[in-house]
Amino acid sequence: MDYGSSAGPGVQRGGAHLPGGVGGARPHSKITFLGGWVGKMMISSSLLVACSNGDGGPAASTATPAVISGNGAVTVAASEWHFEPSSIRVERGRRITILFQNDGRILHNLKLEGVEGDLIESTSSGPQEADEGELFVGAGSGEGGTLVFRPLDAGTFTYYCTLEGHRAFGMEGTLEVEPGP
Ligand SMILES: [Cu+2]
Repeated sequence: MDYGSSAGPGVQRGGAHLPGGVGGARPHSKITFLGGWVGKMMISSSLLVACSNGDGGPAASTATPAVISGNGAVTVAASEWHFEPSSIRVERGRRITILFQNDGRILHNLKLEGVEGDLIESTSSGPQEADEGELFVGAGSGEGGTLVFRPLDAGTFTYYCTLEGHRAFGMEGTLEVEPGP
């Protein structure tokens, strides 16, 4: 759809916030298998040339990942019932900041599952707090929070909202941790 901006939607350099809304139709949430080779192809072949959906890749969903090269930040907006973006790609060993913004009408949170990494900061608003060492951030409606961490293992991981039923409704996304340079 409107994937025409110069850097491509969701591409993130440095510390700036992502503009909300990558636009276009929402694909279904399962994007796990849209893994490494697609990403590498996109990056190496042609600098994310607007990443059309008709590139002959796997037929299924094509959530364009927000890419953080090096240390950097990405804004993740939560609402009923999804995350935007629902796919984030980072590099192992970098300092990653998730600026969590609850654009929904009710409480939401984001928990990273299975990621080996250092928790550097978790600042939530509202009643939810991270447990010890947990990569978690939560916020009440209209509020935000910050999660800063350093992933130490490459792989594909999931983030989701832990509130009952929210994940099943679609509040789920994929964090790809690439080995890095
Ligand atoms: Cu939620």
